[in-house]
Amino acid sequence: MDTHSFVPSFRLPTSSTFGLSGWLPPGAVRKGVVIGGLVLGGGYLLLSAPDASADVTVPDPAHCSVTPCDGLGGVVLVPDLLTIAPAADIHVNVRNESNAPIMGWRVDCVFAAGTPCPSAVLSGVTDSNGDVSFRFTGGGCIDQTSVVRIDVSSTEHVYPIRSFDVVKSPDFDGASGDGIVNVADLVTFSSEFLGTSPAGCHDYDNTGETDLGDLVIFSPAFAAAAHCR
Ligand SMILES: [Ca+2]
Ligand SMILES: [Ca+2]
Repeated sequence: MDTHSFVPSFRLPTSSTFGLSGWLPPGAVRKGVVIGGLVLGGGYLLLSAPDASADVTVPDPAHCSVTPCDGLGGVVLVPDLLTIAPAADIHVNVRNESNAPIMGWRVDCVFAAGTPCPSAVLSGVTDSNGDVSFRFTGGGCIDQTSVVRIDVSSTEHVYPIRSFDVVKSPDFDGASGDGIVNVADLVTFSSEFLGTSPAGCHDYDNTGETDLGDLVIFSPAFAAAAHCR
């Protein structure tokens, strides 16, 4: 870790009191000042503090990940299965600009629109690796700017780390998601899959085609008649 040394140009009077924050870099006191040396021969005080630019503990979106949404290019809601569908099994990893995990911070998945199931888990707290998991159970199809936002919160600030513009689901019958994957949804999916209608709400991975990559998400949900619980 880079450190800076500060040698104040005053002698330290016996039992003096003074404010450190007046001459340390902004934020250094919050991050914890490391006293690397104490009173030197002439009564000078030597302090070492973490580098102010490299050690600020705020989430850095470039070092954070939201799996599998980052790879899919959006959010996929899947109604409840006996085991959670991989597309709805969300893992968020929160890191700072030094690529160090941020532990013990709250993460909220904020839906501006959409119909998550009651079983959906949309909030959690990062563990020692900066990881936290969610269950995106639900249905519907929405294309709206920043329809889902991932917020990371300290006690003082909220830091948005991701924003997604599309929500898709096997539970979509052409009009809405009604909380269950059934024949009405199969008809709509098949229409896109066979090319009789353009790829859209059932192109879950946003490749521009409703194809095998989407079939592997739709099939288990349909076979199990996935539904909100
Ligand atoms: Ca449905
Ligand atoms: Ca696709």
